[in-house]
Amino acid sequence: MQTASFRKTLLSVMMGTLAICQTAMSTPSTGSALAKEDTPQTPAARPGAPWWKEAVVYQIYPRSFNDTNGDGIGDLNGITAKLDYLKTLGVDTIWLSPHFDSPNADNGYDIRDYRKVMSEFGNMDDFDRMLAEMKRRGMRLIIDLVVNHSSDEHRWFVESRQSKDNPYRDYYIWRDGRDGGAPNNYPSFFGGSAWKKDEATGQYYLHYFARKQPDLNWENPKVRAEVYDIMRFWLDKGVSGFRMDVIPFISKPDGLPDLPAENLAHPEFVYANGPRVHQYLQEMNREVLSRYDAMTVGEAFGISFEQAPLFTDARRRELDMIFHFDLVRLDRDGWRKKDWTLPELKAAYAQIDRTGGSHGWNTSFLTNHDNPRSVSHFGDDSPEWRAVSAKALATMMLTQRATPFLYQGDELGMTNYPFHGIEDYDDVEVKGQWHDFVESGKVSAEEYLSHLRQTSRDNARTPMQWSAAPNAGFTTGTPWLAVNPNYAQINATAQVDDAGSVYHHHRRLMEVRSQIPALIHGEFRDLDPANPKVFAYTRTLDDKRYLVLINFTRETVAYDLPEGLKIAATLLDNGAAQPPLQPGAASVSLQPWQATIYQL
Ligand code: TEU
Ligand code: CA
Repeated sequence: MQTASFRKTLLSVMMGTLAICQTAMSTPSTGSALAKEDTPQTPAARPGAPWWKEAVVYQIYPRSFNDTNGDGIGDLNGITAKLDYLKTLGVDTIWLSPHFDSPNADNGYDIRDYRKVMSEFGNMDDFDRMLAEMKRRGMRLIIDLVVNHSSDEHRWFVESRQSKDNPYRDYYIWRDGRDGGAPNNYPSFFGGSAWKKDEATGQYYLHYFARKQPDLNWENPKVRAEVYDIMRFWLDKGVSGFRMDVIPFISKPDGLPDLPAENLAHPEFVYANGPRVHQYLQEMNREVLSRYDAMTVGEAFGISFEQAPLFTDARRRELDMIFHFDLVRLDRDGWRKKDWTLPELKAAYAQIDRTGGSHGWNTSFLTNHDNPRSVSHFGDDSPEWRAVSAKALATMMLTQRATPFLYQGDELGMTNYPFHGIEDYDDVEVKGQWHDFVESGKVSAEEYLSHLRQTSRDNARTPMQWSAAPNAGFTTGTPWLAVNPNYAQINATAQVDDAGSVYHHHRRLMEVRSQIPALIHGEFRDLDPANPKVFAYTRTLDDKRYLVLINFTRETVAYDLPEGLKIAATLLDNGAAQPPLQPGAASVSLQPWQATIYQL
């Protein structure tokens, strides 16, 4: 997928990093972050660890969370009303998907005013109240920073498109066309060309996503200063950090040359490798982040495992963590679903863990608002195995050496939606793909839809299932996107009342995680990477060692512990009815989808 020349560039970037790292190591440190990270690498209980390493983050997609005024759209007051639910679950940090003023071409990922609350979600008073109520419960809030692009309705763009000499012209990326067409062959993720001709001046503007999402020109120092101001505005209000949308894309390739043919299907590998991304992130860190106790997590679409430390090595002072996509996208190529194997999944975990190294930190997540439901994806969402497999996945997700990011509804084992036709989808991405692949005759509607059912982002965007009341208790009106018909069986009210539910398993896992430093900071070791049925790994900190065993099948699997390991006690299991174990046991009869944390 990556061209030879691209690989060469990558290599030289990596060599550059090495040089930087060495310099950092041999220079006496001045900043406290550097000093802390440079202490010896042996894992230890870390009283001084930054809060975000020990946090469990819960992602809220506000549109689909909880509607309090009956307009069918979730709102900020709806979040405030559910804070006790989240507190009891055990999450301490919330990531809120965009809550800013937006015409909603991409559900808020197209921002019209970065300092205003989306009117559908409420107003600034609602925001302030929500944040105060979070703080009162000892919870933190991180918000979405979407600054690769804005909405075309943002006042900067409204100005920018007026004329070539408008003071805001250089806030965006404008080019003349080539041979009567777009300036180059860049594709948009949401279909068609990444360029749109604008009649006012006859020039084209760049949009990696929808036409209503023009890319900002980070080369312009004024744009960067505006972004830093926006960040300060929200940090000064009391938010605790940012999830940064497609942040590696902010620096555009010099000269914007055509993509080589082999990159056209996956332009992210080029878009994510602009020459100045690290310069900008270091500047952002210097100007803003270093002055606050803020956490950052970059959505690193297009970034390989090898490149990850360029963003997250603390000595480089860029971001704290990134989201890698190699794991959640393991089994797909764009909208196409592919098969996956457990050894591939385990390899992704092992690689993610290695990229953190001793100077970085990772994220653990199995889905978000851009991916299918985790139980339908990596588990088994048939009625018989749904709950136990969702719990098994939770065990895996919450016992990694990484900050877990749990997506709303996953704590209930919510499933993919039973889509029928194209009319069931809302997503702007689907509309673009339908046009490019189906309407163009490249792919049959049937084939596209059969894959889309499993890969669509809308699977994760159906409303939260609060109760067995109409519309799952999400709204008293008409929900903006259909509620999954299984809400009578799968909902929060029923699960809060049931000690054996997926919800309570998440709660117990978070409790255990918060009490056992080894489960957060301990070294991760995959004991049996090639085993196609069982994920077996240890987490070790000083003299404390824990073993996690997860059976990824519907069968009972007799499992002999490798390396002469012996089980001392069972710490937490997922309720798959396994026979009691004798202390000192060296083999386990793993029940279907059994997931257990043992003490060794
Ligand atoms: O996502 C970008 C991204 O990495 C992809 O998931 C993308 O949405 C698409 O699925 C590629 O095929 C971020 C946001 O998370 C997403 O919701 C936005 O639509 C997008 O950026 C644009 O802001
Ligand atoms: Ca509402």
